[in-house]
Amino acid sequence: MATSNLFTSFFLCFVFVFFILDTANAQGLKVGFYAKTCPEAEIIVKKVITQTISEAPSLAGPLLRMHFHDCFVRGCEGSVLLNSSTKQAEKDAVPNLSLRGFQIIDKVKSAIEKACPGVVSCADIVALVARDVVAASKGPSWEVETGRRDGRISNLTEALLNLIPPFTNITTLKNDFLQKGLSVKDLVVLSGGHTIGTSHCSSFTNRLYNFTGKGIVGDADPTLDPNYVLRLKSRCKPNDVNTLVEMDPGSFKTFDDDYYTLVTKRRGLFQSDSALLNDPETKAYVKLQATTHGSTFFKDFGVSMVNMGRIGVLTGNAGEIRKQCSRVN
Ligand code: HEM
Ligand SMILES: *[C@@H]1O[C@H](CO)[C@@H](O)[C@H](O)[C@H]1NC(C)=O
Ligand SMILES: *[C@@H]1O[C@H](CO)[C@@H](O)[C@H](O)[C@H]1NC(C)=O
Ligand SMILES: *[C@@H]1O[C@H](CO)[C@@H](O)[C@H](O)[C@H]1NC(C)=O
Ligand SMILES: *[C@@H]1O[C@H](CO)[C@@H](O)[C@H](O)[C@H]1NC(C)=O
Ligand SMILES: CC(=O)N[C@H]1CO[C@H](CO)[C@@H](O)[C@@H]1O
Repeated sequence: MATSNLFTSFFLCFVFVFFILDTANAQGLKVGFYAKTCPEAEIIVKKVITQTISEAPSLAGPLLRMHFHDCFVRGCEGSVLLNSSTKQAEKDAVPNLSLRGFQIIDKVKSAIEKACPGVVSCADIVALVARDVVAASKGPSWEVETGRRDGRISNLTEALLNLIPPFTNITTLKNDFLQKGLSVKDLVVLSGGHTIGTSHCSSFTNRLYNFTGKGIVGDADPTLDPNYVLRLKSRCKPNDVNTLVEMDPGSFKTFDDDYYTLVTKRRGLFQSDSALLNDPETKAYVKLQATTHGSTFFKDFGVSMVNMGRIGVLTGNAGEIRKQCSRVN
């Protein structure tokens, strides 16, 4: 009797531990979702991305940004990838002007489809690619939760409503993140993604010329370092929409903690970057990372990326597993 009880407790304990270890989070995502159904999936992503970034390091920026855009419009369900014959998809929205790298997602998808057809979602590929481009840019790596399914709708109006413009103030930034279930800390940590990549002049020229709209000469955003204004003006004429500027000059291909040093020096490129100095919590984080050389930034970034990756996901039987990422089945 006693032996049997002991055995039962051991067994229950084992089941319990197993359950804990194997359990999915509240949204139905979990690390290693494809461990049995497509064990090679993450290896394939890593392989394609490592090679891509070694040949074309400037693709890391747009491929990281793609996950952010995907998640903020309808949730992380791959709608950012959909094409529309009538130009009414998210891809066609103005803030998407700079989204690039769709062909890399397609390349990863077709390699994975060869290994295990119809199993791995495009939304998960975007999340895994975001992790691997950061790692390939000498940044941190983290465990990506998978199990997302792909949506069937992409709507231009929704993209315009949900994407955050570069001139957003701190109050709106905090609210926008909160509405997606992300914290003020997630905001300041994820903004650090601006340590890699480039921006079109048009995303910040309002800060250089005619900032107050009064047409005064030398009317620049006073929160921007005047020397930096001069340097940016030499790169960007008032109506330039084509030129690209490095967001973290000198190391825009390396994922490091320089972003926070730039923001402290009033050299954050967008108003949304500078705005992080206008709230006690975000400001404290910026200062801390700048003075301690990103002591916790790498670890924090992984945590916040996982949080972002949970926004509005489709799991279980919702949505579908697209065969081709740019179109619904
Ligand atoms: C907090 C709100 C945010 C705003 C207002 C914002 C705004 C922008 C803008 C305007 C650009 C330049 C687009 C262009 O003109 O080409 C940009 C680029 C970029 N953003 Fe953000 N962003 C935000 C958050 C994020 C987040 C959460 C991430 C990812 C973790 C991210 C990653 C990037 C990257 C990597 C680039 C460079 C893209 C490239 O190289 O083409 N951003 N962002
Ligand atoms: C989708 O559109 C992109 C350009 O945005 C294009 O390169 C690609 O070939 C299109 N894919 C399909 C399947 O039509
Ligand atoms: C796109 O989204 C907007 C705003 O939510 C909505 O009014 C519109 O009906 C949607 N368009 C389509 C084609 O579903
Ligand atoms: C922030 O921007 C919003 C929306 O543009 C505006 O309503 C609000 O007054 C601004 N807040 C501050 C403190 O400037
Ligand atoms: C400055 O901006 C205002 C308001 O947008 C506009 O009316 C004016 O023409 C601009 N002046 C110059 C010199 O660009
Ligand atoms: C990549 C992409 O589809 N870019 C589009 C972004 O929006 C502009 C303006 O609506 C389009 O002209 C681009 O084709």
